[in-house]
Amino acid sequence: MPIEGLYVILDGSKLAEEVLKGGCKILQLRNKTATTLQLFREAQIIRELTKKYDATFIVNDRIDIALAVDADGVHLGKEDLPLSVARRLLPGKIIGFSADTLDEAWEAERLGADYISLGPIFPTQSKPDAGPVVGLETLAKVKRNLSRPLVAIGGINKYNIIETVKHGADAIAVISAVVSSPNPRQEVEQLIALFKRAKEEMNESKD
Ligand code: TZP
Ligand code: MG
Repeated sequence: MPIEGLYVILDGSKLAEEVLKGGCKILQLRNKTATTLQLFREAQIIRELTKKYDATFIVNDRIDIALAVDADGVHLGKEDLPLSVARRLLPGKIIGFSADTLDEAWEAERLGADYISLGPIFPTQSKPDAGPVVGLETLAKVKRNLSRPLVAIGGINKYNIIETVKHGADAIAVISAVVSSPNPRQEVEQLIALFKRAKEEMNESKD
């Protein structure tokens, strides 16, 4: 399945079914503090749910957990195992890579990442060490220079998703917009509807 549309990042399985019921087709499990056993258990649950709802399941950082539950892929960054090693351990799986700059995005593509994430596009509270805001102009520039799918992340919500898609994001990754919502399922539905609207408007302006 393509890396396209809404991409929701959760720290456990609790909201997974609501998010999937809302129509999200890409889920990532990202938890930097859980024990390996806790993470494995949560990943098992999400694996079953993502199969049921025909969604892609990506595990952040942990190739061992991705293998253990037969996830669809992993998401890696500069401090994780190198892309070449991940590819050897996970043949045929999706490998995403976090970039902060155009040079890093290029390098990740050259090394064979299946998709690149770029962020934070806007200020975010969800990742204290996220680094400086990248902004929409850099997002557009990276998109122009990349051929693999580009995932925008960081501070994206229903008020800025349209402009983010219009600046070239193939997928929109969110944590707080969904996790902090009083109604995560409805939030997912709204974000997906806005994503589609942005794409339609882009297509209309091409004609
Ligand atoms: N990587 C860059 S920004 C970020 C991550 C994991 C946090 C995104 O969370 P939010 O709440 O959608 O800004
Ligand atoms: Mg990582």
